[in-house]
Amino acid sequence: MRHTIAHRAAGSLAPRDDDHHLNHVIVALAGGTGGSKMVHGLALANGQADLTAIINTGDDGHFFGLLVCPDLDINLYALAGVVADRGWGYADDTFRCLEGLATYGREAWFGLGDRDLATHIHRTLMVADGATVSEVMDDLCRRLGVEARLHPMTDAPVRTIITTGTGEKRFQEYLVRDGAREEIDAIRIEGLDAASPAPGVLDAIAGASTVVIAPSSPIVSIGTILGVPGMRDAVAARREHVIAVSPIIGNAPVEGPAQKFLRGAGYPECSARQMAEIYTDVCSTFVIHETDADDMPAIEALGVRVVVTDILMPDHAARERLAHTVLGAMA
Ligand code: FO1
Repeated sequence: MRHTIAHRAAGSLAPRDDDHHLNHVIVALAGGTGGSKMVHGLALANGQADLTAIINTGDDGHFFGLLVCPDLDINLYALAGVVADRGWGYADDTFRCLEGLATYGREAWFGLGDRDLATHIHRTLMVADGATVSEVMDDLCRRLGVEARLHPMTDAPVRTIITTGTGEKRFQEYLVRDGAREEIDAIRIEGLDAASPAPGVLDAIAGASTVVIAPSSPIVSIGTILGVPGMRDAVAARREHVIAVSPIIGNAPVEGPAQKFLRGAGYPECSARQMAEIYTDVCSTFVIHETDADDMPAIEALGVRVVVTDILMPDHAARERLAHTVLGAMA
């Protein structure tokens, strides 16, 4: 297996005859930082040509008049081999523009790097000229050498709104500006009921040999994707080919404030079993961490096959290894 991704899009240009790609036709459902590691691992294990990722857009918003799509960009940069080590934004970026905006008294809590801003300016100009977010993503993928297809879940504007004791906040305001410290009273996904799946999304799900639900938040990432009208039914129709990776180990999320979102959505329990229960209508197979092996009978009792492995993805080798395990379980 090749690992020279620093010099090219991850998994995209690898010769197909002398490596160990598995030849699955994969659809991944994913959010941002956690999800992109799985998407990247799938690209490393199976190549990019047969990979389609359907990405949450509820975290999107406008900053300084620019349309920013964090989860799409995180996955784009991961597949292009240019994501920063912190898991979001462009590698080795500088923040001179943001510093200048702060000097002018502008709110500068959202870390938009100088190179990253080029993506948002380009996207905003394309949309102003009439392009959809799907069309923008096709263009960004082509220009950054990403062979996989990165689809927004929908081209309609959908925005996750979090209500806490101090009022309503946009998703990034809750997560980044306020540090996700407050308990959540309600989560509302504005625009979701009127949205429809982006072009190509339902066909990709119907035609996939394996659908992978990445270890992203089941509420504000995967839950939002599955909440697009028609999406949950489309995935449920492929249940036998759908595998989900738990975003929870023990009683804690692998990353991010998943417990807060779970509690805010009315789920008091934060566990792999709870995740499996949320996904039981859409997936036949569920991957849990080794230390949760005792939960296996309780999860199997939900009618879901369980795979036990190391689900942590600290580096590229771990991402690829987990992807091989996931795809191997569905072979
Ligand atoms: N996450 C942070 O924790 N702090 C930031 O300042 C920040 C800026 C940012 C800029 C562009 C982008 O594409 C993502 C960014 N993220 C930042 C990540 C983002 O807030 C979340 O991780 C996702 O929306 C959750 O999936």
